[in-house]
Amino acid sequence: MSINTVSTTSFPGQRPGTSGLRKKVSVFQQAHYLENFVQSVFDTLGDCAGKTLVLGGDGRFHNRAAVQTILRMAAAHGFAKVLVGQGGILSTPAVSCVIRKHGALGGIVLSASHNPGGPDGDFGIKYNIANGGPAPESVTEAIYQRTEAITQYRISDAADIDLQKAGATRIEAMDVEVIDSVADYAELMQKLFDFDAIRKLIAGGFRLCFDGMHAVSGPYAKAILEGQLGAPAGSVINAVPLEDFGGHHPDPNPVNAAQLIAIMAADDAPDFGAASDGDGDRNMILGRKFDVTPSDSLAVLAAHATLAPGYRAGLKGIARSMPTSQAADRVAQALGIPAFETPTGWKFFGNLLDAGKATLCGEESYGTGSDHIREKDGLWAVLFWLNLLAATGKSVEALVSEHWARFGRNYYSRHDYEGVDTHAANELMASLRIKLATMAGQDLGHYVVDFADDFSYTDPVDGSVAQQQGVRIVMTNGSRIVFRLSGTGTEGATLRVYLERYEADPEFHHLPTQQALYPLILIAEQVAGIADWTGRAHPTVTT
Ligand code: VG1
Ligand code: CO
Repeated sequence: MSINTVSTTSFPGQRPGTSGLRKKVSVFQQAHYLENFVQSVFDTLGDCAGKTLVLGGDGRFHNRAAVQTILRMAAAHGFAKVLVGQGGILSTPAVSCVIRKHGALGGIVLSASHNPGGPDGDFGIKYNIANGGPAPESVTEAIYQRTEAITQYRISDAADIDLQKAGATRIEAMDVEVIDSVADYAELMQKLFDFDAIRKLIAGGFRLCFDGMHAVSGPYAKAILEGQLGAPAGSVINAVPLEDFGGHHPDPNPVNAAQLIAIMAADDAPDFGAASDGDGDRNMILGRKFDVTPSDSLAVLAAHATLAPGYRAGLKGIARSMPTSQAADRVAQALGIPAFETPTGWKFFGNLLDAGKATLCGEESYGTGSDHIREKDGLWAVLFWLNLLAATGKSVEALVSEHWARFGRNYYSRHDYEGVDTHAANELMASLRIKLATMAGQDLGHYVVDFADDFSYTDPVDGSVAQQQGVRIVMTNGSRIVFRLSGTGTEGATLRVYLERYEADPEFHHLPTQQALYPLILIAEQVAGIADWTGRAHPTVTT
């Protein structure tokens, strides 16, 4: 075994987006591409003597090869130890949990999350810091700067290690421990939720269906829902992680999780349905013939949080990303706790959680989480819901309808225009920005504009500023339209249009969502000229 220094030249565009560096697998397969990025992470960290790194991914195509490369590079960089998930598998929330539990310096997550996988799909890499959360922009920017200047990397020529066998081994002077992918995470979940009550609920005939979407959360859901909570075998479907996710798109929304939606729409549907994404950090919650929007899910969990043992002491605050509906703000107000509005991406919640300002966080994109770790957490949300259902004896639909009756309903939808021309998408945003200054007071038919701006966020803990985080047009009655471009895609640009309308009157709480939002949909088109710029008359995905 020896450590070699390899000459390299920089690749353009290794700048992490909303959640890490995501590119086509073929891009990552180029010689030195992964190595350049990993060395840039290590160079940014500096001396790692005596430190532990956590490593794992969602099992997608290229995961195992990348794990072996990173192990050899970590040994060359002088890490004392790497904790790697068995088979190279760790969900994103599990990485966060393991970093925190073992006091690691940080972790590397190999995932492109909800993006499709396989040889023609996407791959991704993300660095998480010692608090278990995604590196903040100051760190990702330093890593990017380093990728632009890199001329060499260091790597051991050691042979591949056996990732299947749990236990300790060595590469150069570095200890490698292959750990059970589920154990630490499952132990944490038991501390937060009333497993006995959920077990009783299930033993009493309550039926659930969890769709692992052939992605990373299958083994976690099997171990916890079936193994520990007694759900009958088969309650977890598509449970085996596959390198191409079975050819499906592991993005838990009503469009991509069609099989689960069909199961939950049947007359003999289970009481509860849920799905997670590629890397296990997202969640979709369904009742029998009933979908819960992610924004409502956050609000309902917050309103009932003290029913779960881990949150019995109450919440310190609730944080949501800017495009997420304002439903959670109403709960925060009722509870007399602060509500925070951050840019899109979980990295912006880290400081609020570390400082004890927020306990629950959520995004409209099927992401919910809390201060138990520093990532959003799919299975955690599922267990939280099960805990509430067990504690109240109510159905999913009843909990949500009662929530609307108490707080009012925030009708909400996101319209995505995927794979549009990047130049056209940028022009659309630029032309919107030009209009902002003159929009306040404008009468747009059913709505009058209260204010319009390009969202900028000053972190209340470290004072860092993030600008141009989404154009928002806020109406005098609180309804909103938000426009932003995705930072996770790998092909062209994706325009996201977020629509929200508040309705206080329970008489009007059961309209079809797109119908309830129709006037706002027309205004969005009128203001942004979406069809003209993108050539698309309709969104590709509506959630
Ligand atoms: C999307 C979502 C965002 C989420 C991010 C990562 O980002 O909108 O809310 O945090 O994906 O989720 P963007 O920039 O494409 O809108 V995951 O589960 O893909 O790590
Ligand atoms: Co994800």
